[in-house]
Amino acid sequence: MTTTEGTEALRTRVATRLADARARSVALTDAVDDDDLVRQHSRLMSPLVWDLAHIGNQEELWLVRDVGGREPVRCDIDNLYDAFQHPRADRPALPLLDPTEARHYVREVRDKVLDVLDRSPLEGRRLEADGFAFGMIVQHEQQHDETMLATHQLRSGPPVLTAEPPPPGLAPAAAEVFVPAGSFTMGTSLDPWALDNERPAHEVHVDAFHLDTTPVTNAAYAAFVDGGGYDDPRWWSDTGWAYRQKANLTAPRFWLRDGAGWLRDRFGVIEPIPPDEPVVHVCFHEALAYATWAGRRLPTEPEWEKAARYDPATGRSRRFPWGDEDPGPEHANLGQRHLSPAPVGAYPAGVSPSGVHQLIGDVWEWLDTGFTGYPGFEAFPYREYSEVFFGGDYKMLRGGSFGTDPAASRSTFRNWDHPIRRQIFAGFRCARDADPGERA
Ligand code: AVJ
Ligand code: FE
Repeated sequence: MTTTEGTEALRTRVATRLADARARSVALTDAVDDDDLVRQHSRLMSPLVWDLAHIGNQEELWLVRDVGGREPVRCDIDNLYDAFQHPRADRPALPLLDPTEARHYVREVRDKVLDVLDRSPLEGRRLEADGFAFGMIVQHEQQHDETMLATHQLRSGPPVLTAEPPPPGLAPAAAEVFVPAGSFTMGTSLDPWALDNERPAHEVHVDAFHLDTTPVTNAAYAAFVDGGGYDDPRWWSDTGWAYRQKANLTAPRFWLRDGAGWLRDRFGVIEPIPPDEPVVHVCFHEALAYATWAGRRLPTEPEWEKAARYDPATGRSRRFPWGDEDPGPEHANLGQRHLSPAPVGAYPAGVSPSGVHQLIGDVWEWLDTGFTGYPGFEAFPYREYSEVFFGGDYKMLRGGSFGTDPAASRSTFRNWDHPIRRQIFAGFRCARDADPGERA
């Protein structure tokens, strides 16, 4: 992404990204029958048909009505698809568009949007400059596609999704890297499609610390589970232990007892748990308990971003660990190319200047930081994307998962969720403070 790209090239890129997102939404919704589309697979999730029409409704609100200045396609359904009006658990009972109507609606909106795109100068107004509103809607659709993928993981019944297995990995020689004390540029003011919570760029001092070169693996996490970690309150925070008791947590979600060992349910396939893959489907409380048991801690958000972007050779912060270029299949496990995380060490081309692997892709990484705006934060274009969540009980998640599209992934991208959530594709890695002699 560059600001010197010509307007026609930008228009073509926007059209391609819109089409990619739609192909994914269609694949995720065509994979099941109508009954499955309207059903509640979990109280944590919307019916798939809600996500589909909500994607179309957001696109209508921002691109047809606001950018395009056109008449509404449907002005009678805004309330149904306003996420703030109805909690997910209540959505199946709403008078939603049925699957046929929802498919028709999103097509009708998209036809108008392609016409709006043809006529937009893609400059001038802040919403239109660099195609921002289009980029925001691409990211919105891809974020809901990841949410729909999580709904598929919660769905019972025979598997309906397929993908190539991830590439093999070779665990890096070093278990951790040392990141010396110093400031770096966090966030961005320049990335044209960066969302409001990633802005503005600002200098942050980070004390020296050690960070794991890879996410915590299933094998490492199993040692905590099998060593009685879930039965010892010493490792858990007070709120974490209370939740562990209330929800009767005994292992990551989707792990199944098999004699003395474990299997997992992955999109309807029951299989052995690959020891070298990052653990996934743990909540923040489980991640923190593991870290405490291991004599370590979770990283903070500035630590994660510094390890992912800061290039000590130039003093610059990169867009991605490997540089400024968009992610390719060699860099990271993104975009639902695979239906699981890849083993640790599978992406040597994606290593950061600090020597850290798989910061982008595979699993979202829980961080011990709450959600607030950066100094100088300005809600844009609407408070409900980020600002209304500031100061809640959320914990930050960074890096994206195998289910995150490259369009919604970069080293500045910020995600957040409640610390009890386990259906998302989240894992973690550990950090520790520098030893006294290393603090300089
Ligand atoms: C940023 C992933 C927490 O899914 O709730 C989708 C993204 N915002 N529609 C979410 C979002 C509005 C959001 N997360
Ligand atoms: Fe949404």
